[in-house]
Amino acid sequence: MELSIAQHVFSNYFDAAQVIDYSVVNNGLINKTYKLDTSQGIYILQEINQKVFNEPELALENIKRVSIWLKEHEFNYAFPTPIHFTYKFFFDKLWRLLPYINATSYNEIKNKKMVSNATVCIADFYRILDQFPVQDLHFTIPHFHHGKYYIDEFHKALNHCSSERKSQAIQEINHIKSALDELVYFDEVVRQLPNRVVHFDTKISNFLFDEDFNVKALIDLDTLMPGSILSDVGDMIRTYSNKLGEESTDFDRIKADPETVETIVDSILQHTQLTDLEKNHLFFAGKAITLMQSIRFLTDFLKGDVYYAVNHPFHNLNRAKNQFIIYDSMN
Ligand code: GN1
Ligand code: MG
Repeated sequence: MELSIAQHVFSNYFDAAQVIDYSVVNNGLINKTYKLDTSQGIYILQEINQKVFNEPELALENIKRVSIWLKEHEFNYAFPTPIHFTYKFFFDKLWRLLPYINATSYNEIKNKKMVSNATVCIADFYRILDQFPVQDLHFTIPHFHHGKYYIDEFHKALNHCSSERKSQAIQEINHIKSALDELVYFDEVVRQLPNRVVHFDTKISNFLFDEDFNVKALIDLDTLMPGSILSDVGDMIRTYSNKLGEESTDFDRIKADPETVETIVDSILQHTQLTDLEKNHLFFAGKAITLMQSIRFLTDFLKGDVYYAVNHPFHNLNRAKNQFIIYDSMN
């Protein structure tokens, strides 16, 4: 991105304000994020991925409704929402501006405190949103976290991919094939669970921490939708228990940390009102969402890297392998 582009977008939010400098924020595999240093202070500018978020106005409505509710009910954490609740379309791209939160995003846990603090934060989110009219929210990505959808996409990709990519991924393909039933079962369970307001992207880097590892903010709200709590608890287990992070290629050392998994499950049980079926599937959620992430990365590798941002040709394959090892170590 050029500075002039940032300036153009920023001026549309704040007349006569100057963007002094900007830097790229490496947080997220879908949207592009920049930190702007401006005459008005620091802001976050994001270019929204329009292929993935093809109903941005509906997603924005979800963000608005949920954030107003959280504010009215005194959610104790920042929940940074787009400035003026508007997006701007310039240069064929969709932009939004967000307030900057002075806190840190991590890709791996540094200590146990982060795990319990993040779980208390998400439990609070569920407690407060328990009475929210969830039927008012839009399903902005209708197939999101549907096991069947990802299984079908995987099979389509297998039928259409290059023989080269297929042979490079043969081990992961066989691993995934052996585990598909787990995703079918995930759908079966989810169908029986209450619809709640779900964040749908509770990976570790979406909780911002202060220097004492208290949670300051829950960020990245594009996937707020009705869904089951298993999606969020599962994604927390997937990312917090993976002490080397989802980008690690140190395959011999990758393993889900059982103590972290237990801390998350215990803390959720202690702080959230759940149905018995939800309670009984919290450990399973970690396995299912990790496996789902593995099939999603693998499918994208087979399709030629059309969804997740990659830095090299084996990036998605390595991620798929990382995730399968985490999944497998949870058994
Ligand atoms: C994507 O954009 P980001 O990085 O926050 C993805 C999540 C995955 C995650 C894996 C809309 O999230 O579902 O869990 O990558 N978001 C979407 O790191 O697909
Ligand atoms: Mg996200």
